[in-house]
Amino acid sequence: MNPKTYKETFDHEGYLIIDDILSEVELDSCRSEIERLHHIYKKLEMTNDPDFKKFQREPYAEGVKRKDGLPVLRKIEDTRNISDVFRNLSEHPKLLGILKTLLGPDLLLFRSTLMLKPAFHGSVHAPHQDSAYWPIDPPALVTVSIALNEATVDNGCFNIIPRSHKEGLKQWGLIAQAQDHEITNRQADQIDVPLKAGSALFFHSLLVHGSGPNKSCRPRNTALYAYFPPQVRFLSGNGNSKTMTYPVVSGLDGLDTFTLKGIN
Ligand SMILES: O=C(O)CCC(=O)C(=O)O
Repeated sequence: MNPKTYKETFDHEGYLIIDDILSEVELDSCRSEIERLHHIYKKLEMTNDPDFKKFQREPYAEGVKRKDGLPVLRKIEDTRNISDVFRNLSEHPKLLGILKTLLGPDLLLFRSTLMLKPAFHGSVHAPHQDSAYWPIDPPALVTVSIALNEATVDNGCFNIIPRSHKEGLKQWGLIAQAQDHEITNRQADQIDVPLKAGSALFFHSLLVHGSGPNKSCRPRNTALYAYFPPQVRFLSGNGNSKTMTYPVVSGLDGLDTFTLKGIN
């Protein structure tokens, strides 16, 4: 696919799948880093370090321990600031090359997260729209989820509603509840997005998406990043004119960070 087609496909469908972003060697390095972060979690817990809050245990595995005695984790936020491996991955040339065709040359990083779906215990993410949570206008960020293990229906891959980014922000854009008729009626529109290890799903922040449970004996771990261009408004809300500083991962004359002033 050439870069023009990337943009056309993304704008039309609200998502794009790109295979083979990461090599086997890069995947091994990410997987070892996930193991290292489990050990770091234990140390942070013992020393009451504030970074401890960036780690979330899997709620469906409370009391369950891994073979090595460490707790089962579900999510690690702000990976860019706690891991060189995942900081470098947020600026991977293959990712940035595609992101620049979608968003332009100047790119800020909104979020860097590891989504860990441990074998047997990984929980569901109900359908939602990321922009329902994110104070950036226009609501047109791009999230990238890179599969660090093969992602299939039985280990909880993504499901999405293609083209739903064109329908604006929904009332049920926040995590939808089972009794939300509009979303249950939309189940027929939903498609599963299995990914090979090393491949990535790029999607629009208005695209309705979620993911299934992990009922398999294999983990489904992904590195997730969200990006946006600096030509946006930061909606700080509630009479609050605070500012927000984001890392620059491309362009902007090589600045390290870029600060947005909030508007109400
Ligand atoms: O990776 C997943 O399973 C879902 C993540 C997700 O939907 C999100 O972080 O918005």
